Amino acid sequence: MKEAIYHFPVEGKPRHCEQIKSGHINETYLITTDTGARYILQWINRYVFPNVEAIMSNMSAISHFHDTVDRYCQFRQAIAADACGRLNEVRPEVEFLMEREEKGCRLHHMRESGELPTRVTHNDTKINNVLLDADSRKALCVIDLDTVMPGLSVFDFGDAIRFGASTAAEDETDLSKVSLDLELFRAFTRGFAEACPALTAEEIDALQLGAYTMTLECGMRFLTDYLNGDKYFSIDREKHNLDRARTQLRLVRDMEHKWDDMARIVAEEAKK
Ligand code: GN1
Ligand code: MG
Repeated sequence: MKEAIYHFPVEGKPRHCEQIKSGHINETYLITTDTGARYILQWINRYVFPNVEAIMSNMSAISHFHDTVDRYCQFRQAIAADACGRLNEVRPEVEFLMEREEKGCRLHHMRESGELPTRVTHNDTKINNVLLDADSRKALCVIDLDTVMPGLSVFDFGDAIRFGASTAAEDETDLSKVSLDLELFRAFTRGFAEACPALTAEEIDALQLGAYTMTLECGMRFLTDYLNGDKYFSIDREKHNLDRARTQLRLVRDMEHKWDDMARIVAEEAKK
């Protein structure tokens, strides 16, 4: 463990190592350094997980999922390549996203600075990923676990709002139907705050930015994919990804108009 710990960027000098006996598979150790910083090291059980490299490459393959800074990078690459000659058609959408880069990346920096804690998050909390009981209509469980990873609580809040508090379908072509339903926003905020009593004051303050960021990022991902030739998201019709991008950007704009109302609702429902 002494040797292993030096492979990680720890704060201070490791002073103490204590085995934590609660797991059955991997060996778990708590390392404390002279600054009081605490780290968990695990010795992976090679009988159960013979291919440790595969575990690690899986982790690194999914780690930048809701990394909006990285998403902007991919967006810029798609613009530069303009692989399908679609750029001219989407100039207003490109401009819209570029104007919002600073605000769109704010959460990412709050995560990096430690202002917001990293949690285990689902990252794809649209309502069709909740299994409902056919009779009672009550939620049974969350499904679609391919994107479960470390993330921000407000990603899960935000993605649920992006999808579930919109007045229109994700691929609606009549943009006049797309807006944020503030009553649904209120109901979800209340439920989320009740179900997550351990949220910090900073996380609660960031809820609406979570909704904004997830919507913006999703719109950018759809537009990136449209520019790249619809390789990532499956489509059922021509310009399907462009339609999806446009609904998300319309929702972003609506959130900007409703920003003060959203803040008031968060204060009323989550700061009691
Ligand atoms: C994808 O696979 P599905 O439909 O649950 C995407 C999400 C997007 C969502 C948009 C792995 O989710 O990130 O928010 O589409 N999943 C992946 O509807 O990229
Ligand atoms: Mg999914």
